[in-house]
Amino acid sequence: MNQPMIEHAAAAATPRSLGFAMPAEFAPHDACWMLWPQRPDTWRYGAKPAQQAFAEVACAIAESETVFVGVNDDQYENARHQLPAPIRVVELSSNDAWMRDMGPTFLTHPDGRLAMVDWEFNAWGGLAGGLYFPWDKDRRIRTKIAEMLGIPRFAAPVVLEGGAIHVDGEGTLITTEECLLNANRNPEMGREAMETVLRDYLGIEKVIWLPRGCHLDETDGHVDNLCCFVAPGQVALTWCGDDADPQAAISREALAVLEAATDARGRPLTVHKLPQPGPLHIAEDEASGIDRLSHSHPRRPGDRMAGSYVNFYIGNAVVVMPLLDPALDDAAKAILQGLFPDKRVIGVPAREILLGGGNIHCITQQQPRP
Ligand code: KQY
Repeated sequence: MNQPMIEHAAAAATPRSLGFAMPAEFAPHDACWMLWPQRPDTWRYGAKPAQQAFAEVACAIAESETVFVGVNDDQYENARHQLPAPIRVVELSSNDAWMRDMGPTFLTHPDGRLAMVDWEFNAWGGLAGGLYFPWDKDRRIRTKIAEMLGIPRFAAPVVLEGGAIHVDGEGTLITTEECLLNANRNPEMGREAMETVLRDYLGIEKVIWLPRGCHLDETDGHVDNLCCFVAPGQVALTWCGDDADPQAAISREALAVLEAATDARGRPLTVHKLPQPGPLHIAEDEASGIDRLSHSHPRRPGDRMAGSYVNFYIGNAVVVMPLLDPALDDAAKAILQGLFPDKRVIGVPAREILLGGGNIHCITQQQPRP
């Protein structure tokens, strides 16, 4: 049965007061949403290599859930041709292809209803350090998906991208101060005000604040590149043992917070370390294939990229992880396989996605099974 569309006013009932909450990514899904890469100032060579990588990610996820890929009209035929028939290709305009961040944060209700949170979005920092302008098409994606699914959409009063949060589905959320409290996102807000919004809109009880995200992450420290829940009471953390590398101090700082924390149910957290790939840098021939436009983020030869094995997607029966460094891919895959014994870990070559500034988690958004 179709549900009414609700444009939520801040003063009215919140998702929490109505009984909605955000489930963990490892809870069952009905579908996964993605977008099709095409902008030439993010993706080299007209996005052809990135399109192949996105297609491989979509196929791996489609092994155990329906995958929708949203495409701008001018790329519709190309995407339909490149993606196998079971992938559902739908016209859905966007400025870039990071469905984690511009897509819905889905909520479920114990009575079986689905809803979504519609955050403010400013392309990772607006005109003060954001990654491109304009972002008007990205901003309409959630409204359009709410229309397609016929579900309530709760408009939240903060700038937040989906990659900035992870939840355990049992009341705990992890995020970073660097991102959520950044002056280019929510300049007026401190921890307490932000926690109130997160509680009201996601139905969580407790926030664990990590200070910073990965070194040089262009999202201003999204947690999904640094640390994520793999089960209640258990997190994966990107780890760097080289003290000369700035990532080492960031990972150690995060570990100290995680080891001192308890979750919403009072449990201590078990931390599983995943080695940092690389360090990885943009090669000369990679940078030369990218258009330089006045409003876009520069991608120069030699620039370090924020590569991380933590940026994986947890599907119903598969875990799809990025392959980024031949010296460490197998070790990272073995750790993940140990963490998800009931799922098949699939590695997908993901350097082309990393060249755009994110990875597999950033380009996917799970639609939970209510
Ligand atoms: O970390 C993510 N969730 C998204 C990365 C976005 C990069 C934009 N170039």
